[in-house]
Amino acid sequence: MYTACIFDLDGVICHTDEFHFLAWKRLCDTLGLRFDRSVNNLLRGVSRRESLEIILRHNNTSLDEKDIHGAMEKKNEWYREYLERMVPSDLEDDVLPLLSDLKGRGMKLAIGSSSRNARLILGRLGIMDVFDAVADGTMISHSKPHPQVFLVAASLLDAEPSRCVVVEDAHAGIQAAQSAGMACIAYRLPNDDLGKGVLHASNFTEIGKLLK
Ligand code: B16
Ligand code: MG
Repeated sequence: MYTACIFDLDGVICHTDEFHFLAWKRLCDTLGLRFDRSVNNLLRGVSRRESLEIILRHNNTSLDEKDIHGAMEKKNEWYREYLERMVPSDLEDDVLPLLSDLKGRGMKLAIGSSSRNARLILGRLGIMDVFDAVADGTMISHSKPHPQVFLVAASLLDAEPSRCVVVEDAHAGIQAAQSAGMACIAYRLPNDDLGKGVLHASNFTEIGKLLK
């Protein structure tokens, strides 16, 4: 049925979503801005710049262009400090077995991530070679909910969008998959209002069962 599976990175393959939270929190504390987990959830899947814009809107404030760049650089510097601590054993136990099972069944595998740090993360986790293609934030002009990153991934895999399934932890990513005409598995998201046909999984073993 499906020939390819496209995985989101932050919040699905690994828990870098927590590092994004910590780095944004540190930036907001420095700038005297309000920031909490509910705002952080709005940043899942969207680009660094759009994330900062969401935070500023939430605080009813703005920054000039130079300070926007400075803030994004600072946040990324702190985020990358957290990434330096990542090691292959940070992967949850059922991740690699599922990926190798899907490959054994002839499925092509890709990453579809808005992150410009995706390759660094895959390298830290030692799983770059597991994927047949990586589409990331350096290759797109529109981040999720725009479908571009998933369409780039499908094109790199030479797969028809209608035969791709996306695994996503973000509402923006689910919308992106739907706009790309792909099936979607919502990962660790509440079972509500995600639209018709969205499947749900809370671990990689469940993803494997859905794809049988
Ligand atoms: P960076 P994903 C996304 O990755 C994150 O979910 C989102 O929180 C982040 O702002 C975005 O990458 C950009 O990340 O600052 O590393 O370029 O979930 O699409 O894998
Ligand atoms: Mg994500």
